[in-house]
Amino acid sequence: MSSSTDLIKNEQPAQLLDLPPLRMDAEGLAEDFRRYYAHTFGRDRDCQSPHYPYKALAMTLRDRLMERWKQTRQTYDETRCKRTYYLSLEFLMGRALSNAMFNLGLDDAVERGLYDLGLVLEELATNEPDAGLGNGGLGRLAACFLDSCATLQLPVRGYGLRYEYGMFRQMIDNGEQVEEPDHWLRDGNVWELERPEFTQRIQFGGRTETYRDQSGRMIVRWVDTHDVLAIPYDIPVPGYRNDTVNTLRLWKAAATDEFDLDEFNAGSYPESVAQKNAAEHITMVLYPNDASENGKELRLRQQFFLASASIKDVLRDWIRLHGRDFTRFAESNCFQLNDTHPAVSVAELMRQLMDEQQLEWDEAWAITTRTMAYTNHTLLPEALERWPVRLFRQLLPRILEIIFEINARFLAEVALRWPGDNDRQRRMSLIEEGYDPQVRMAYLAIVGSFSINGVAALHSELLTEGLFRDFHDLWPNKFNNKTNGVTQRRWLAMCNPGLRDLLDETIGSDWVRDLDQLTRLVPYADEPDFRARWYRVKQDNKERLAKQIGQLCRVDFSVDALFDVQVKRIHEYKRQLMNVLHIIHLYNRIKRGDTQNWAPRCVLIGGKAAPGYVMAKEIIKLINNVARVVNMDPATQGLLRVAFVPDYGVTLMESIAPGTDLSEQISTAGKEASGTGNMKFMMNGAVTIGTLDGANIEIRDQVGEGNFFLFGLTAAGVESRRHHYDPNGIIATDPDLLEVMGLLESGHFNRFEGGIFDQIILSIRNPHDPWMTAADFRSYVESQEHVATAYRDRERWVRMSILNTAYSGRFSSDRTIAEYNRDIWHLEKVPPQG
Ligand code: 26Q
Repeated sequence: MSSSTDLIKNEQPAQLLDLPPLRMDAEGLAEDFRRYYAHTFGRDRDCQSPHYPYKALAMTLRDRLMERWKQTRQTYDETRCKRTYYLSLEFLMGRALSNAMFNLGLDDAVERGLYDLGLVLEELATNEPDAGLGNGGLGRLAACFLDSCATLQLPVRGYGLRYEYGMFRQMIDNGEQVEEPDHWLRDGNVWELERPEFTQRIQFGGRTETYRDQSGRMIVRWVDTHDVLAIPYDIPVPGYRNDTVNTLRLWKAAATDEFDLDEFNAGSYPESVAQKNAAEHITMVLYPNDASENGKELRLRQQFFLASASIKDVLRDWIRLHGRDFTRFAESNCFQLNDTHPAVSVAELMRQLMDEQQLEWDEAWAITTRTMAYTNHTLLPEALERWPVRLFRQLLPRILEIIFEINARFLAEVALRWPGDNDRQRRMSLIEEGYDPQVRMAYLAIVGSFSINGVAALHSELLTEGLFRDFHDLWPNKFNNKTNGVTQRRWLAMCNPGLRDLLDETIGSDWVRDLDQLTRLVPYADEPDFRARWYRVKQDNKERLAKQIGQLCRVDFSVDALFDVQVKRIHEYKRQLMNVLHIIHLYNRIKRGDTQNWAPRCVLIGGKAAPGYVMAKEIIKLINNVARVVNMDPATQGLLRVAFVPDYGVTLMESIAPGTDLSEQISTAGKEASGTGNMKFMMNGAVTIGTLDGANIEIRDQVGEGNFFLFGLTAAGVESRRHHYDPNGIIATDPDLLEVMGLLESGHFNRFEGGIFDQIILSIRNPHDPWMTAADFRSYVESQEHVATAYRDRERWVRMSILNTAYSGRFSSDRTIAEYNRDIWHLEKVPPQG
């Protein structure tokens, strides 16, 4: 072996790594920017593409993250601190550039440096595609959590998948959703660092073999597998002005270099190369469903791929620092499972500890059940993940054996606690028996975890009373609540600079780290001067939003109108339909001349439908058709406008939330686990109209009932009403609803498209409608009338707006993460040692 390889491998010269700190002033930043632009990318005056200035700036900032990133990693290693791993199939990060700039405290310097070069920062920043590696709330929550962990200087690493294609792009064609692939990596990704040195080998298929070693110990081998490589790509996660840079590690699937020899020798070279291709498909695309897509083999492959690679990575790190002694592993490591999507980790950690590290079952189980923690994000029974046993047997035979063994031991425990209660054993089994037996992933997660949490107070309570009741009876202390939160860095300070400046001037800037500081605004809600400034900021934000809506939707929004907004995934339980019924009702009022006490409104709706969710797609079509009829009718001029904004996502929300007056949170009570959009709107001074569902309840508790528009049945009311729900009776006796249904049923919104809304109409009239839209309509309309009255009184409205922001402190993800850490993770704050 040559001595030069030795050198690189073992003893890197100190000068190689010891660099002077990079300049953080405008001139220094501009200099680096120009060097990247001209020298690295070789651009000259003929280059018109705005892509390169973006990239040059991104690299300038990335350089300034690198040293802090390395310091953070080294400090975590050297202090041997306890760590948490956030395992998630989704991380909806959005853009990284402004975030890096803001958290590094370089926003002003960069803006000046670019300005001196004749460039506008905002224009550069728009050239970055969103990292859309998630569906909605659950994926964005993971991103907010990473921001808070880095800001709180907690040693937390995210583990996810590096999808080549993120969430599809939504186009609207003739009012209908059309999906386009999101090839977000096409122009490269400045923010990722490939780490081929940490590649892992992941097994699939094959069979298991049992034998005894010399000492007579039973050993299981998983053999004849089809292996896939997992290559990590690291993304830096900067904390807020604190020198911490944590890591999000995303795995990409790649084929092994070995060809399938049999096929190769049989002359099927193309077939064996095609096999390579299949391996790489694992991380090709994000599943665009926000309720489980059951039984798809590729999805199970993704889940195991993430679980296995991440656990191997963690065990390798452990062995590097501590050797093969696992006695202290559980007190130094925690895996937080983001829903059941990575729940196969429970069995995979058992497998790696037993089959690869030679631990006994009891030792391995003690470690597993002291390190795994599970967060549930849904109450909808149809969204509970189940996988056919036969799929497991085929794809993950060793994992299935372990799940069976976990189940056998668990059911013995149940039998001991409730002797003879066979029905309870059947109910609690990890295996749902039947013609096609299924593995219940939530139960696997519960049995394998020491902590199970819901994401809002009501949700956590309903979990223990309903879905997980039997498990709560057995282990009441495992269950807890962690109400969601969002990061105020992205969702207030960055996206709403006008409000940020007003806040800084009024109460100082500590709120960026400590959102409870916002209560210091409360006294200002009664100061006319402050109100006027608050109003000005909101109007400016509405102006900007109106301009964007004009471009995207070709609909004219007037800033004098109430901006009434519902943006989220399209789902029946979220009841975008009820919003539409209300719009039709307002339209009908205009048509019959009933416009006394009118508050002009601009209604904005946006969100993606899962491509296979027919009803959700029909709802999008209905919104667009109603919008067209309303906007075309001269009678609505100055009174009502409706727009459906295409391709709603993280970046769009950054301009929508600051410009919103009224936040629509109108799900059927008991169905929305928490909601997080509701929190973003509240922070930005929107007032909520909502049901007693998810975190709405806590929002209302904080802001006070006078500053929240409540309507609708409670969760308990919904359940008790179900058995004698008579929507047709309700419609017949409510003249407004009767007229709305009349318009819908007459085909007024589908003149030349006969029958296209029949399913929607039937669903409203169906006595078994699980979402009970008709039941809440009257109450919703009345609440909306209170909204209109309040909005017409500007002073009153502005006061409510201020108080909503002022009382939003609880909904910072910093608070949420502090609670996860206090109750579940028990991590020490570890500032990087410089
Ligand atoms: C599962 C299996 C196969 C394919 C897809 C899925 C899948 C993917 C995503 C199932 C569910 C999701 C996403 C769920 C989600 O976003 N839930 C939301 O989580 C938020 C954060 O806790 C809550 O605020 C919302 O109330 C909840 O709906």
